[in-house]
Amino acid sequence: MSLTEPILRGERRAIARQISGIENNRPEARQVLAELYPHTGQAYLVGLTGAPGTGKSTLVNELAKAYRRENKTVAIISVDPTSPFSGGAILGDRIRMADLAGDPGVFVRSMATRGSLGGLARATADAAKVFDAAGFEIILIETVGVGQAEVEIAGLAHSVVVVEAPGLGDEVQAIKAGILEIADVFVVNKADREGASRTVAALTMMLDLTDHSLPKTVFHHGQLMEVAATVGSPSGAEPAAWRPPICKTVATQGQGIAEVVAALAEHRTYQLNNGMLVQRERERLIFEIQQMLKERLLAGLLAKASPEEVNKILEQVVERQLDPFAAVEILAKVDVK
Ligand SMILES: Nc1nc2c(ncn2[C@@H]2O[C@H](COP(=O)(O)OP(=O)(O)OP(=O)(O)O)[C@@H](O)[C@H]2O)c(=O)[nH]1
Ligand SMILES: [Mg+2]
Repeated sequence: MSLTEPILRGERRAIARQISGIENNRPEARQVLAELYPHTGQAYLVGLTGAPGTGKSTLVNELAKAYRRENKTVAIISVDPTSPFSGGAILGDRIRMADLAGDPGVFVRSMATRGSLGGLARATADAAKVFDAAGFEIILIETVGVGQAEVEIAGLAHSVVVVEAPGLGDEVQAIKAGILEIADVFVVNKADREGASRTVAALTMMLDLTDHSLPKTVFHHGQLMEVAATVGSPSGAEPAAWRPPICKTVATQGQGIAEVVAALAEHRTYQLNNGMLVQRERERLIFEIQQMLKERLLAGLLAKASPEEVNKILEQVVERQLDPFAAVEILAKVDVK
């Protein structure tokens, strides 16, 4: 029997089974996803990312509680690109999130690397679709670490929270990692620790140096699509720039959480008023299609050429007997010989 109906009714076991099916790349899971797709697009996706140990999970837990107080249903997806298994960090999260357990309005799910990072990003996007179709209003996606994978996963979200904490040896962890561009809201957590105001000052200075005059786009690689340089607001005027607010929190004590919720609400309103939610959604979906198309074409190509054949060509490039462009030409023609 298909899982589609039970998922749409919000049945937890069906949701869990579907997400396992996605993780394990089961063909029936793909079919169910296709059937769920028309029911998606309702949830508000919030991505949280930042260096390990900054307090993301604690913050997610507190945010979930805050949304529950507003009577909103919440799904939490924690993604760990560094770990092939659901390891210790996630066990810790289980304990930390114990106060959410038993609440039917909350669903906590962790996802770990199985295969490629691209696969994980897609599995996360698909899991979010399942929760969306199941009627969860808020989807919080936590990714550990600071790197390309996190940027991609965070890019799934409508609003991205970058979490910093003082005393990690580096004033602002994310500057180097190029993750700042994706931040819609900054949280300086562990504000009870020494150095929090220095972290806030560093972020403020950095924002002062950034040009906020252009609407930000996460995925403007847009090969298949022309991304408009600016998006007209309903009034026809240029949208005012969004400057990411900086919130100070002590997540372990629930301090500053209301401010984060308010900042996110403000960002959402800003996006809605300027047509940016639609724009981000378009870019996100086009990016998703492009990724899948690339994977599919590559897989199709590699299925036609034997691994030995491919390796021989790659070796020739390594040995400088063939240039990379010529190698691509040969590989692309494998099926038309
Ligand atoms: N002093 C202080 N400690 C905090 C605060 N928030 C979280 N912590 C502690 O910091 C540690 C890490 O918190 P987590 O919420 O697991 O951090 P995380 O960013 O999810 O960690 P990873 O998922 O492993 O990257 C835990 O021991 C928390 O209790 C805070 O505001 N102040
Ligand atoms: Mg965590």
